[in-house]
Amino acid sequence: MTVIAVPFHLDEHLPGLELPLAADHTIAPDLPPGTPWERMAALYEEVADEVAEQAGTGRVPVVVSGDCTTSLGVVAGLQRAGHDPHVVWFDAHGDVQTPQTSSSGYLGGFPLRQLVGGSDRTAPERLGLRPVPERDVVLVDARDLDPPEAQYLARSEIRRVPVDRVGDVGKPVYLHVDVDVTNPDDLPGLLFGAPGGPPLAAVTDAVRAVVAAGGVAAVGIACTYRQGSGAAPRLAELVEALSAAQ
Ligand SMILES: [Mn+2]
Repeated sequence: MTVIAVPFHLDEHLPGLELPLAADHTIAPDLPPGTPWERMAALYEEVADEVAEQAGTGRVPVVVSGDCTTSLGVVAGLQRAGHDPHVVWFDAHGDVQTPQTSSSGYLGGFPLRQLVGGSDRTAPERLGLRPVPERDVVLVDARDLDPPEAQYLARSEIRRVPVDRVGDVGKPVYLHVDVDVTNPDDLPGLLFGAPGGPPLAAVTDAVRAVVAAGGVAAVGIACTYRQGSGAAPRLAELVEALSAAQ
């Protein structure tokens, strides 16, 4: 296992982001001027390179960042290392927005749709990301969907499950955990906490099962909480379960 910290939220550097585990490498380049997606593409290019290098030597990269969009770089990196990863995506949200469907315009709501070949193509094209077939994606929980997301998912081959029904997700797998999948009662300080949802212990158990099944090629942890919220120390067991991937 190699822990790669990417202390950013979208294209904004967050040097004070509290991470739930110690980093072996930190990726924090100065980003070029440009649109947010152009700047993120430059950041994720470095992520993809580092992930490809680690995965190419048989290590499991654990990429810790402040959002879910960093996953574009992780999956591109696995592909560069010769993997065609399935994706299991724990998240309170669908992350399947497009520029046309998003009412808020929040770019952090796009990445799963980008991974399967849709939404904004700026970063995926620059990264050379090959679309992941929808049938190779498992979306876990996702209890807070906007109507266009619900409509898309209803006709998509993406499989949707609750945390206690994750089951076989295929191999190799990119295991993505947005910590906001957790019930906000268990994890104060979430940026976009969605009421309800599984207790932290149930999320941890589900992650442990995916890891135990083997084939996890990379892990992504989206630390979608406010800086200084004290959320990071609460994630110790979840992070330990994720860190067992090797
Ligand atoms: Mn997310």
